[in-house]
Amino acid sequence: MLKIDVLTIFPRMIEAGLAEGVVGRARTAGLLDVVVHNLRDFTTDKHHVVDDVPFGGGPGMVMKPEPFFAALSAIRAQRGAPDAVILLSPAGERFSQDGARRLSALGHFVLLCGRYEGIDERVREVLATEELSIGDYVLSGGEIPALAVIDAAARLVPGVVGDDSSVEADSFTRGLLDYPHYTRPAEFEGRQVPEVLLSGHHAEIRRWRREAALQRTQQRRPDLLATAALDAHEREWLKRSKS
Ligand code: 4FV
Repeated sequence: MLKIDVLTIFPRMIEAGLAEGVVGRARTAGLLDVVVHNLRDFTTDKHHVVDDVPFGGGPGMVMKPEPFFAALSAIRAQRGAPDAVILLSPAGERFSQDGARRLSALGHFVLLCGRYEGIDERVREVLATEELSIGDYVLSGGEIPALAVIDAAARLVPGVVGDDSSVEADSFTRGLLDYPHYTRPAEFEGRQVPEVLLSGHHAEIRRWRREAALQRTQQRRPDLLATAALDAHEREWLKRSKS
């Protein structure tokens, strides 16, 4: 069971993103224990203010440190000390499938969601044990990155995705892009499903899928080939396809 705490000023955004599909079922089944905390509940003024003007001037507002510190102390008291406190920000280490695997193996982690121009630096300095980015673009908040991290990590918790073999077959699990998927009808818009997939010849189907994944990775993400876990057949295929 994986325990996750999320600190945000928009708890409904997180709850909505966790209510459906495999992650929603995993929460109901008790495989995933996610608690969403509203930072405003950790303010002391009657207006529940969570932001303030930036020292040094400039546009926008900055999130105050006190609500984050108060919330994390409450989490430690109620849920135990977390294994990791993760700040989502564009300045973080790029999140990846490896990162998802690492987090899914932890017992308990906390996600800090920023809004406005960002969070007071002392939260990063004192509370965060690591920082993650989901990509080089600026979002209006850390909630969508938090949902991406939770979803990717949750899928790797045994039992969350019904048939674990589909997790093994996922893109990036072996460091390659996924092979093309088809379903009925066998012909659509004048386009046929590749014969081999209708053949029932499982060894031939596995070979076709591996080569399709290699080809797609070679065309679109050759950078991945350097780190992909390839077997002799796949390395041979790549050598031939390059020549
Ligand atoms: C982001 C990202 C991101 C920056 C300021 C929230 C926003 C605002 N987080 N990967 N890309 N965060 O854009 O993680 O507070």
